[in-house]
Amino acid sequence: MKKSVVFLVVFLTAASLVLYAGGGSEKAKAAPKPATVLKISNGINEQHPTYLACKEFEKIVESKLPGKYDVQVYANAQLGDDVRATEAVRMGTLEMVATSASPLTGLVPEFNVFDLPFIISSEKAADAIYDGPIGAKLAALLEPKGIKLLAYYENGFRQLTNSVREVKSPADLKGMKIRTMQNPIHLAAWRALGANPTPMPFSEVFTAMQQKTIDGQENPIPTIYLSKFYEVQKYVTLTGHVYGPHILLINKKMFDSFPAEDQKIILEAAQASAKFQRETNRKMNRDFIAELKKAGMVVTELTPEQVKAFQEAVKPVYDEWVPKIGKELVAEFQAAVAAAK
Ligand code: TK8
Repeated sequence: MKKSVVFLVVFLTAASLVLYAGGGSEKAKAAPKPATVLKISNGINEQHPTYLACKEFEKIVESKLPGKYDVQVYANAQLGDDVRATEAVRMGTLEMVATSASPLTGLVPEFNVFDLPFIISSEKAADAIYDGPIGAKLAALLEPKGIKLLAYYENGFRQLTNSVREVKSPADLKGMKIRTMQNPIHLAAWRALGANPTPMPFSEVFTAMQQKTIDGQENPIPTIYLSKFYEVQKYVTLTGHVYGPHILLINKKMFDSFPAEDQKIILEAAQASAKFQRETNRKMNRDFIAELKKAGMVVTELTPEQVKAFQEAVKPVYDEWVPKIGKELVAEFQAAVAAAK
């Protein structure tokens, strides 16, 4: 009696294991594992090259890894502005973000190097930084913070707009209320220039200009045009004071959990989308100056002497910030820029 019970138990256990294994694979065929959702937060609208590049990333990833990933791109800070979305990616409550680097320098202060006024002088120099050892070094600094940098997109040369008067010299900025990104160097630079800077997320800028709680802001030409800032701003000065990156970030723990071959494809897709992004952004940067004029804006180009006055005025920012960022990193950065010319 006892023996037969033991036999029965063993038999049933073995049978259920066989059934379980078989049933499992049947089930896998019937209902495939749902795709991993990768939401990407964007601060600007659907016309901006950064958003378009995220869509390009979506297209590549979904065609090369069919059914495995569902990339969803959101615009207009619907998932949060740069600061909040980046924090969410760090925490793992959001998968990805395409953000300016400037608002995350609280996390990795070395990224402030991009915010030193006039440190990048050309598109070629920007490429040399993004695609060279400095870009890699900065990206690596994000990893202990739980973030993986997939690619350097770009924002480009930042230009000043305002609704008060034509600006040709720092003196013209006196008392002007200028919105800046949430970044200490930007605040310091505009203070040094004599303006009255105030930090604010990008999503609030248009309304603030419309309601005249601020007089101006600074952003690259594609953003100024695509965000229709010409409706609320009269003057653009081509100051080119900062060449900003947009960076494509993913939660590191999530990325590390993907199979190696998927990681490779995702990285390649990010790089391909970055190439597309920079090309598109640079084309828009050239083409949209004429569009801004057509829209009624006064576009002011500065002579080299006039640029020099701005550069002189922001020198104290270097004195204060170079030691904080790291003298060696800044020197390496400047050498790479000089070599790229
Ligand atoms: C959009 C921002 C924007 C930036 C700014 O999320 O905040 O002014 O230039 O591009 O990243």
